[in-house]
Amino acid sequence: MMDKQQFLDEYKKVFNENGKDVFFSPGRINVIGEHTDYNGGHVFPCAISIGTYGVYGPREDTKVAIYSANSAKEENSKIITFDINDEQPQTAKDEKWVNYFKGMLVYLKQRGYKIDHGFNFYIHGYLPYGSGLSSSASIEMLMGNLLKEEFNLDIDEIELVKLGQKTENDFVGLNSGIMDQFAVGMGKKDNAIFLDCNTLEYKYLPLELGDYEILIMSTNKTHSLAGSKYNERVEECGEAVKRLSKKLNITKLGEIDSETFDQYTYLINDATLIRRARHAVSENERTKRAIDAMQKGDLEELGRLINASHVSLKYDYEVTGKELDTLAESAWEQPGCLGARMVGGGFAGSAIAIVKKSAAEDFKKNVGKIYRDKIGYDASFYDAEVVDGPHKL
Ligand code: GAF
Repeated sequence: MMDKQQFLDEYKKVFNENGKDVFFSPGRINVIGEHTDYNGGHVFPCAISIGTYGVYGPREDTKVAIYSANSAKEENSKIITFDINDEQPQTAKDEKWVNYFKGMLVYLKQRGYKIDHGFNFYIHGYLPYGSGLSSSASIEMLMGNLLKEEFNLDIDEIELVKLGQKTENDFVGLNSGIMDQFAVGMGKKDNAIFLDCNTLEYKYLPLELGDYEILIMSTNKTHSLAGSKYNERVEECGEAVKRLSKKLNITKLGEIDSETFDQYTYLINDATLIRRARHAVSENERTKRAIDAMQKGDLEELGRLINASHVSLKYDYEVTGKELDTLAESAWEQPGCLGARMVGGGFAGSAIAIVKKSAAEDFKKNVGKIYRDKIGYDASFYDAEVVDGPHKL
């Protein structure tokens, strides 16, 4: 990992002048509560120390010039520019990643915030794209917080979080909920955030795991949520609500419990839609039970709920796939592992496991071997700290 001066040096190499400030924005994991956010349910994520760094330097004209150290490695080294007054998404295939930055700028300006000159921006992300650790929310919130600071915008973090979600929904085209931007933007060191996505009421809970730690396991297979079945799941849940609302006064699945759901599944009357909705309802309940377990210090119960979450995501929601299943299911077999599940949108990306610290090395070796034998290439394992949200270094 580079330090502040090294990031400034990299900026200078690219832009031939000194950068002004360096910012960091975290990624996120989610302890439990998956695919509940857009269903108006609860989530329990936290911000992690793996994230995105950005170096800012002002310009006198109205151009924004963005250089990504990541895409430079993969494609040709390239600075992508646009004008602060241009409101259209970038459409060239290799420029689409810029839309996460551009959307934030466009929506802040549309809200009347004064951004009256351009800037250069060097970025370096440590979250692999499509890793399920929210590289996109990390860069949206990096951009939001950088603009807030450098242009003295009078906006609070939750408004930036909402603009991050709007960027994702309306500028990029993924109909995601608010979990990722909230987890990143509102991150607090050593705490996870218990968030009601319907009301945006939230509370911080210390992630006290004693002799245990959370390990991140990456499948090293990327997912592209906008191009995947994510939006299809959102629509399926919407259709289930539409059918249920013939008799129930609800607008989101998060508003009902399993008992009510069971009584009214006859209104849905479609096997696939019932399974999708059952996941949303049961996962919301599991998340609330997980908070109780955490508060009682019952880590074994937390682990069982985490396993049950994966099972529901596999069979009812069908968003796991063989790579994520191999990681979670081989983790369940390991000594010292309390629970494991996929995180984020799914289909590929990453999983988490709660593992006894003293068993972590054997765990990585064993799960790593099973994964390699079955999938044909390596998984990666990361230890991450739980950190504060975006800030200037
Ligand atoms: C993705 C989305 F961006 C989130 O809003 C959330 O729905 C998650 O998938 C699934 O819980 O990360």
